[in-house]
Amino acid sequence: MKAIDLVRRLAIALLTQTLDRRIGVIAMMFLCACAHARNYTIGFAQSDTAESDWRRANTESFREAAKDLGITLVFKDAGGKTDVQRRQVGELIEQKVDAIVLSANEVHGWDNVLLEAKKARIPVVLSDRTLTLQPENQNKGLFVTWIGSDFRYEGRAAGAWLAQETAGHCNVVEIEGPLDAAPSIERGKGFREVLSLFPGMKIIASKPGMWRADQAKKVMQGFLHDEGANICAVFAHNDNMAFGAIAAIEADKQLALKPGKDILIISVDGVRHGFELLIRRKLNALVECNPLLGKLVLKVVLEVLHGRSFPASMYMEDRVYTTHNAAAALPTRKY
Ligand code: GZL
Repeated sequence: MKAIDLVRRLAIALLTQTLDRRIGVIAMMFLCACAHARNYTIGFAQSDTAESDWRRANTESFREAAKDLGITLVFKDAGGKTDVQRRQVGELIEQKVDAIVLSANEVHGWDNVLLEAKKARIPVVLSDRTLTLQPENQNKGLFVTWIGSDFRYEGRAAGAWLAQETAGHCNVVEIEGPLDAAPSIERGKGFREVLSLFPGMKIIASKPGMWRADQAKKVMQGFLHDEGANICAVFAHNDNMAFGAIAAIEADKQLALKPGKDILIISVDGVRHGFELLIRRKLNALVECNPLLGKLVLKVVLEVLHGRSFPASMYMEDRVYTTHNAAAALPTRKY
């Protein structure tokens, strides 16, 4: 079977798999219409609003939804420091909030504070970021459910698009999120799963850009210095790091390479500026990762407080955008 047919089959498989999960979320949204917020107080432990456009939109969606639902939101922002975030969850427990929403800065180190929340009979709902518990704690119901995007799918979709675009031949540099953050771990795995199907596709360099444009620009400058015109594409784990990579390519007057033309750029999130760069053909493909979780998550929390249970995971809908469909989509973008 030709590589291109394989990509097509893979893309269909990915879409079908995601479609099934999407139906679950949509059905659940309708189910959540009934619960009312008798002025509940809900704690929201956010990882780091300042880290990205995605995170800013995510925080804003919670603030807006809390207002609409009549919920008192006790907002804590850890500034990207996991030990601070753990302490902030402890403060929410001491404050005896009715429920806690957690978007974990990194996957490990949550067992003890979630055991404390359980002991205090405060339900925890995970938003966006997944986490990994010690085996002995995995069946103790330390969180009610997780709602977010399928990061592994996002990595696969990025890999499938690139394989199709380059007919399975490309030297890729990867700018990752923090190595202990769930989206970074899973996007990297999904991307590698697809590239392993194509002998002509290789990740020639990989380095964290910490979700931020300024750090990603430095990483890309290093890649350009070491690999130069040998680079066929950049896979950035989020849009802000793709923006940094584009800035580095454009600033390198010696190499004089054009982002989106000489070097393909694929990214994840789908923030507004990403769409603008798609239209200007400085970016080639965007895998959406919907940050507007606030209303959905808080409605689920209200249902939980009314005694309802939910599946362990519920997935948001994510789509792939390219230079072909960006202009039509831009007017509908909400973040
Ligand atoms: C993804 C989210 C990631 C975004 C980044 O759900 O956790 O964190 O992709 C953000 O932009 O910083």
